[in-house]
Amino acid sequence: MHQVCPHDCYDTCGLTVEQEHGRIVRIAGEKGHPITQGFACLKVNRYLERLNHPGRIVHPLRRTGPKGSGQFAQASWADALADIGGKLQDILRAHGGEAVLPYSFSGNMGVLSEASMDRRFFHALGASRLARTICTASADHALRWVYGMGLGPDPETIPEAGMVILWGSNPAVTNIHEVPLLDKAVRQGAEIVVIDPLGTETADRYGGHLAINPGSDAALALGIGRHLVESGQYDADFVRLYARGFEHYRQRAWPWTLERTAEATGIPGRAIEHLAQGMARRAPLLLRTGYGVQRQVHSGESVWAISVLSVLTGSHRHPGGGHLLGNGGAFPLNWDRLTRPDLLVSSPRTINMLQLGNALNQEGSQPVRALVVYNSNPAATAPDQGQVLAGLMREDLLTVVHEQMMTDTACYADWVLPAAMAFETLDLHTSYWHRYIQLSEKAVEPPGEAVSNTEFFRRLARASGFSGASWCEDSDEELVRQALDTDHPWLQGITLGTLQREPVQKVRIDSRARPFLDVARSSERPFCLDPLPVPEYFPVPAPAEYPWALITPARKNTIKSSFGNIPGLLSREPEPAIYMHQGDADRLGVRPGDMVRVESPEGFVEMRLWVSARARPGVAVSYAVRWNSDGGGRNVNQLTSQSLSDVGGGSTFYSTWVSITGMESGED
Ligand SMILES: Nc1nc2c(c(=O)[nH]1)N[C@H]1C(S)=C(S)[C@@H](COP(=O)(O)OP(=O)(O)OC[C@H]3O[C@@H](n4cnc5c(=O)[nH]c(N)nc54)[C@H](O)[C@@H]3O)O[C@H]1N2
Ligand SMILES: Nc1nc2c(c(=O)[nH]1)N[C@H]1C(S)=C(S)[C@@H](COP(=O)(O)OP(=O)(O)OC[C@H]3O[C@@H](n4cnc5c(=O)[nH]c(N)nc54)[C@H](O)[C@@H]3O)O[C@H]1N2
Ligand code: SF4
Ligand SMILES: [Mo]
Repeated sequence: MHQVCPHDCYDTCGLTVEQEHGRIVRIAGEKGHPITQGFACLKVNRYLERLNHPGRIVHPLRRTGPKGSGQFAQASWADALADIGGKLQDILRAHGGEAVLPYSFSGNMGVLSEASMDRRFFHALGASRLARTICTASADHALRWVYGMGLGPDPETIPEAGMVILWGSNPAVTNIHEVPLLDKAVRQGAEIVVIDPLGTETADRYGGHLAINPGSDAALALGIGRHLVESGQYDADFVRLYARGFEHYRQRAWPWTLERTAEATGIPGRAIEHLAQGMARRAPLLLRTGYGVQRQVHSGESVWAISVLSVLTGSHRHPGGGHLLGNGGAFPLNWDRLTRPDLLVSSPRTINMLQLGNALNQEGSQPVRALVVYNSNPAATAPDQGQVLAGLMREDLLTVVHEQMMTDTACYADWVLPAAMAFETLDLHTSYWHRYIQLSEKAVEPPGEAVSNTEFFRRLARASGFSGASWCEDSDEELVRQALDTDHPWLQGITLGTLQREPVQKVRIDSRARPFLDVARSSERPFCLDPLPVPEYFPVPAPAEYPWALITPARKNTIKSSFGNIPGLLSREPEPAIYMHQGDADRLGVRPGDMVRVESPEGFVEMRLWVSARARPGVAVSYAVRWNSDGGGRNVNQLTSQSLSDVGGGSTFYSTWVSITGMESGED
């Protein structure tokens, strides 16, 4: 039967799942699915190992040892709920709802699993609100500024492109169903350029690699923009007709001469000139920006400056052209009915998830006294891990974790509650890249006493004094109906009923309709080129004590920390590793396989160093995110910081400077 892959991945695949006697026996990429085209990634081809993992949590567990020890005893749901519900009510009475903090992200991207009953519960409780910024916040902000919303061209039009710029994006690893579309574009004559500090698998496949200094994308985009304007190669008619703010843009871009841009980015002036010329001449031009550019101090400025290039080149004139960063805006669900912000009786504070470390350690008038984690593994994935773990060790913090696996975070819980997996529940799925909405019906019962996120929050709500409230009694079917309860033309005719007959439906936006000209047009001149009100980008030299730039992008066979406990998927990297350029390793006097100590102002980790041609001089790479338990209780997020990017409160994971020193020799 048709199922949907729930993981945080651009592709949101359709899967064919076969079951026998109530157990799933085969999972494969769905044939005939317009995006999946009959193949899944290696991770999901081996999904039975995740589904039936020996470490899967199937009963409620109560902590019996010290915090973080991972010692638990099985308990009943009734005992768990009585204890947690009682404690939450005590906290509420004594300290108010703000003392409770939810922490979740996209471990399961189903609409119901990600944001429905959970949001209702925390609204009704008056809990602190969580700003869910860890992944896309800066880009979302910049796209809204320039275009009004986060909508890109339909990825199914990629083959029509004459030029594709993969800017801080590594689809051969993170978006594998884009690869056949890019391949087709190449066969039809498209040129592909990859802008990435690393030599990635994507760069191997398509060539055209420009190895940029990390964090300098704003300079590159402004340098290209100035050159286009100065040399008269920009689409002046398009800008005049459709854009506002050109003069302000010109002022901001003007300091970025080719020479200065080359110096900041490490890309030769000739190559920048050549790139600009291609962008002006080859149509349709598709800017395919990834999230890699916006995990930096100047993320917003970078995404703004790249977005402006889509306007200066007039790329939006052509179907198949424009700027594809995300397509989340293509799904105007009825979020208010689903998440019920009207249940909020007060206006509680908001805590940025990137600053969980501070939030848990903050003294002052309103400490966090209860933390409820689901769909996320912050002990491994949140920045400034030292602070996060210190907070999770607090004896006076009630930590409740709803999980499928005994993750690093679950190890610190007072209570671990068993979570169902996607094929064991009903859910609705959108995508942040393609334009299909999909229904995933329950294929089998969850094992043991595991329950879906919606059922977990129904139970928690009843145990916390909301028994009888209608908002916590809606069934999953009812939640799907409510999400789809809209008369928005893009969702016309898409209902639970039609999805049950036809579970993969495209939103009703014509693929050839050009975003912001033909659809989602906000005004006569829809494009805003005015600079974001942020500090201008300027290159910073490496600090003397921390001379190496460290980036920690996505690994092929895991999704952040998910799949990190499937041994076969980590066989190429059995131990946590950092990769450097040969010349850099020589300068440090370390040999491949040596253990090194990597240190930043936040903390340190010890890993094995390998030499890799993918790393460029001065830039080390460690693919994220390993389980802490693989690295003596710590991973690379010991090194990353809680600092926020320039807009949207986004992350700065890739603006990390480190020192690296050899520890001992590995085997020869
Ligand atoms: N296999 C796999 N797929 C995944 C994930 C995974 O972990 N594994 N994660 C999923 C999630 S949560 C997300 S958000 C997406 C992320 O997927 P992408 O959007 O592709 O983003 P990243 O992997 O963060 O980074 C992409 C590239 O940006 C480069 N980069 C780093 N710093 C800079 C810079 O300053 N400038 C430029 N131009 N490039 C830079 C990195 O080297 C990397 O190759 O992928 C999703 N898909
Ligand atoms: N150093 C570094 N750190 C990073 C990044 C980076 O590039 N570098 N990337 C960041 C990015 S882009 C992201 S998106 C975050 C992601 O960070 P997280 O939000 O922590 O995502 P995952 O590591 O995938 O963990 C998701 C967890 O949800 C659980 N889960 C899955 N399905 C369900 C369900 O239905 N119910 C419940 N209750 N649980 C479920 C999984 O078992 C898994 O443990 O990491 C960030 N951290
Ligand atoms: S992880 Fe991504 S590529 Fe793999 S099956 Fe899921 S959606 Fe498809
Ligand atoms: Mo992400």
